Amino acid sequence: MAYFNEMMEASLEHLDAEISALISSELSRQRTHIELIASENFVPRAITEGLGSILTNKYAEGYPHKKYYGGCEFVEQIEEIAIERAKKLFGADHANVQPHSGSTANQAAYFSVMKPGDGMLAMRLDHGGHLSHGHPLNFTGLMYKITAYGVNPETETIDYDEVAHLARESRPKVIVAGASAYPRRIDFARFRAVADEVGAILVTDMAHIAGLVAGGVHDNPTPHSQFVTSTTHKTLRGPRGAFVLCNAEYARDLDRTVFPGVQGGPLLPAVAAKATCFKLAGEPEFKVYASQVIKNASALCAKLQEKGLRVVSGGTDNHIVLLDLRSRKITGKAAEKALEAAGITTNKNAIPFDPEKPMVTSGLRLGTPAVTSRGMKEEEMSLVADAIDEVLSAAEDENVIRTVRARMAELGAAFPLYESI
Ligand code: DSN
Repeated sequence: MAYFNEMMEASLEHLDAEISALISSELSRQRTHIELIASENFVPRAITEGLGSILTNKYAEGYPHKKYYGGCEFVEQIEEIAIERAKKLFGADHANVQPHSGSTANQAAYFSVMKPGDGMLAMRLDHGGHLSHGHPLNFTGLMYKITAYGVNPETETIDYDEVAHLARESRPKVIVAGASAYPRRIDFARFRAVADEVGAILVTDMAHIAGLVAGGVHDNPTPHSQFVTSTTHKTLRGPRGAFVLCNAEYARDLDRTVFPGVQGGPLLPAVAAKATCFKLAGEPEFKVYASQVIKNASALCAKLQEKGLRVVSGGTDNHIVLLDLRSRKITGKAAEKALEAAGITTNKNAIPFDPEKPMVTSGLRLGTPAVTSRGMKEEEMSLVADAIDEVLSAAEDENVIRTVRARMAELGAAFPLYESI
């Protein structure tokens, strides 16, 4: 009994020093590195409280007021609040806040309206799409007949005429709008017009831009799409997790597809944290944040262009800057490694028509959601662009790497992170 009580009340550090130390090391990495992975962010401490809460003890399969377990009176209130906040934030008829991940959210939307063998038209992965938009090894590529659209070779922006042409030819059941590495605005009204013309359903995956939509600095796909899927941990600055919005007519099908279709019990700590995330994203300060994310990406982009780097599509409208590194004679893989050593975290990324393999690439994807959450502005983006330029010009030079690393740690220290953790 003594052991039981002691164990139940002990800290992680006490019970599992190995994991505790690694979490501390990760905290230190987050504090000292400049985080430019476009799909990452730093959540407010309050979000970590929901995530680390005793809600993990509870099963709550089903939906509020129709749960399959007893004792759900509080957790169903939490879920109802999350649902109402998501609907209000994006102007949706219906929301399901249970999906564990963006891929599961997409699965739920697709399974609600598609059968194996149906056609799907979505963006090519190597032009900026996501695995769950039809990659041959993903369930989408295995289950559906995929037709893929890409960007125009000249403008490197979505070729809407090509989308319309491919839709007329392939007559897909679903058209997917949205991307993981596309730095430009997406014209959802145009996608919907194409979908309506061929009798397809429009599913928009807004995972990357959800925070920009919530902050009013990107068009909202909700009025144009029958389904909108999203993660909560990117620009939206919430917990790792996802949700799906849909028109009222699909509400029942969507809910049945999420549970019992593809998931069992919801992760209630994540549902609570999603509720808090939706609350914060509806506040006026979030508009300021979202607008600064875009200003920072524009500043980073402009300074890198000044340094002679080529930016895919010639610029950015959102939080992403996609660099073409070929003029610097360095691959995305080597650039990611050198920058990491210099205290700047990024990821290699294919650029449209990339001659390199996906694990090597000629591109580097940068994004500003996380640095903006730390309070950095255009001035700091200029310092970061200088540092990136220096590293890309001398990726093998240990002195350069060491000097930049020290400068980036100093920059990080000027924008404290999680002081109370
Ligand atoms: N893996 C994510 C990204 O980095 O964009 C997409 O889900």
